[in-house]
Amino acid sequence: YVIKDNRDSYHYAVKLVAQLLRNDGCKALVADDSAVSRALMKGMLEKQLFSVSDAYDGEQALQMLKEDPEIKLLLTDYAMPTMDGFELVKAVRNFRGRDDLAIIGLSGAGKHGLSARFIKYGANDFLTKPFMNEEFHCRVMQTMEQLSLIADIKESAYRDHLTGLNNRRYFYQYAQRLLKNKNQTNVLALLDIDFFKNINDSFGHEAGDHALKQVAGFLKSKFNDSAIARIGGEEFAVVLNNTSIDEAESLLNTFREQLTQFELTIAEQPYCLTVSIGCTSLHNVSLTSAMRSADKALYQAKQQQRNCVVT
Ligand code: GH3
Ligand code: MG
Ligand code: MG
Ligand code: MG
Repeated sequence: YVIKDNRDSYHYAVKLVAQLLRNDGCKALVADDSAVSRALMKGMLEKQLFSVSDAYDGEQALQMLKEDPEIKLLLTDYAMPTMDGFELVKAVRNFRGRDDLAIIGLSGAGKHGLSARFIKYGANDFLTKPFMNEEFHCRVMQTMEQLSLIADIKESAYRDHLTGLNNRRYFYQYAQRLLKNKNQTNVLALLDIDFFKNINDSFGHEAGDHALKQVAGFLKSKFNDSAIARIGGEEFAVVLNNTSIDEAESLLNTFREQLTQFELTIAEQPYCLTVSIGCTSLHNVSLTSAMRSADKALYQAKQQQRNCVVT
């Protein structure tokens, strides 16, 4: 129904279907003081499988956007009674980025410079009214496609490809953000698998990779996803939120003991491994010095008997 024209390419049709699947259930908001325009755009967005709400003015739209971070697309008219489209876009961009909420500005033809101003205030695109249905669909599709491309890029930038855990880049940013909150006491733990090289040497690198995935899965089952990362080859970081160092030590010891009981499958054989853990307070320090002291504690754990926690 969106492709009406047999000149449309196969390539476009494939992209369209992929985008429709991504749109399915995605929330959109239409802001326009004209009830007729609102109904028209709502209907068209619903055809693209969006779940659509509408607002008759910028102020109402702003309120709705503040209350619902799930809204991914905003279509806004320029001229509206108490808050116009520009003011709305400016206000929304204080709390929703261009890569997180797509905005398309709309206005009547003949008003020169409106499209440029919409874009300067932070809109992703612009449509002149009256528009052809086909242009409406194409612009919405393209804007949403860009949003998903950015999401895909971010996902691969912050995820470790082998294990699916967060990666080192993610972890540094996450920990920096936590450190800004002076009221929260967190604990940073570095975990390093003991004698991991033996697995590679005895069973091959592929078996080693498989073991890393299984350890990652075990970590995920025990800690909050957002607080764990693979920060090096066979080295992982975990942040325990709102925890004292003593509580963390005991939680980590429990984890360590559970891991010793966890049977991995390596070369179709059951295999058990252990980890050494160094931990330190992640409160009122720089991340560099916290990493350094956790690393030092980890080194001591390796010097001692391994399979232990050092604070
Ligand atoms: P220790 O108890 O002192 O930590 O001994 P170890 O053998 O675990 O430590 P070492 O640092 O000597 O070896 C780590 C090994 O991890 C060496 C490296 O080849 C292996 N490794 C690192 N990343 C990967 C990976 O992605 N896949 C596989 N299969 N092996 C990896
Ligand atoms: Mg208007
Ligand atoms: Mg290591
Ligand atoms: Mg190791």
